[in-house]
Amino acid sequence: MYSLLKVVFLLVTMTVAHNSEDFCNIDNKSCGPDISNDKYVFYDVNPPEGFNLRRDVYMRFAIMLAEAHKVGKNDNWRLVLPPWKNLYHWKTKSSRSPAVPWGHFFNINSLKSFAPVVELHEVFDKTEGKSLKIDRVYVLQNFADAFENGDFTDKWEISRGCSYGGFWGYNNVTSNVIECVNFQGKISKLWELIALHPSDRYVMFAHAEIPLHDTYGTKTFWDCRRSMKFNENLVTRAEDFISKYLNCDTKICNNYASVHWRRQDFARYRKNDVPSIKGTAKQIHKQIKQFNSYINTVFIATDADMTSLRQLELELTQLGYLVYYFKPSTADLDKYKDGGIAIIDQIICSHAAYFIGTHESTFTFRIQEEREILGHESRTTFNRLCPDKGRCEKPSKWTIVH
Ligand code: GFB
Repeated sequence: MYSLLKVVFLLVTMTVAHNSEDFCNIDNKSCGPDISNDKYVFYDVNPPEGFNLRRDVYMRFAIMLAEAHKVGKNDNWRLVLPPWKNLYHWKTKSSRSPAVPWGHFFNINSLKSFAPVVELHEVFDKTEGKSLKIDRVYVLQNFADAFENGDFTDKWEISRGCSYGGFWGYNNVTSNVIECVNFQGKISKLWELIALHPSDRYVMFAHAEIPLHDTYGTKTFWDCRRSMKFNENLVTRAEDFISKYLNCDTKICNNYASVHWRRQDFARYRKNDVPSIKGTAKQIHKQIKQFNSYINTVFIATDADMTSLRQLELELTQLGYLVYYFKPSTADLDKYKDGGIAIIDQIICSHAAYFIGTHESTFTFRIQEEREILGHESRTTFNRLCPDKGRCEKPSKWTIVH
């Protein structure tokens, strides 16, 4: 009888909130009602924020939880990985719905080796009934004046005037308690909010992009970053491409350069930071010649429309380059989704002998980190495209700490 009930329960929860091949298997001992003392931190990010800022927000929370566990404080709290749903930049139909679990993009065991994380479907596996009631949602907001008396101090205060209706579009995830909090400063201060209601078991933070890293660029930061290994299918697809078209079978290649050419909103609204198409080709040529004049192969990762990409390709071809880009088939898009295609582009850029990025793009930042992890010399990584005219600030160098 218990087995029958369990099968019914599994079927219900799988259709409601599961989206993974890694569903709750009847043989899996971790499935079934949660009788542990585990408590769960959920978070959600401002809808327009992109994939690569969200990866950094994850790191802030993962480090917060990992650090607490390290010192034996709050060590019954787990971090729930918010499913990927309807990201503004992900236009392909198969990428918008249903929600995509983190395991699709990342190696979950590797994430778990750094921080106590669980997928949302793992929480559902342990939830009785088909709904999840979050005890309290703290909706974080910025203070109206971040620099009171000229100082930026870490602080929070309960406030008003907020709302939250997200829950990744799941109508079986709800909360009766929404609290507005003006917040600024280090993420570890969220423990003070959590401590206000010790009996809460499921606590959520909306606008989780507001709290900042306690410390940025430290060994702990890099340990966390290193644990964000990609899903093996994405790595294989990218490495097959590199092997087949770019003739390299190692993680650090010496025969091609790569460029992250961010367009779309950057080309429209950041004219002072990004070059024209002709200007882009000229700069790529100049930088490659300065680095290694034998390199004549360039890989372009971009969100540009096909017409612009073809124009850049033509310019570079006229300068004597072989130009490659990863053009996903419909099957690739269905399988890997827009986020996976972006990661494949990032992996291909990360293996290149020399990389040129786009100023202030978090997509570029994540490639730079990947290259630091692989062990490239920093001078081959922290390079940027400049505007055709005017000032061009040097990119900040966030080098790895071991
Ligand atoms: O990751 P992302 O937020 O970095 O970029 P930024 C936005 C999305 O655009 C990515 C697509 O998640 C991808 O879906 N994209 C950008 C790309 N570049 C590439 C590429 O080379 N290859 C592929 N396959 N996809 C932020 C925005 O962008 O910039 C914010 O998210 C805002 O909304 C801010 O506009 C200024 O940091 O570049």
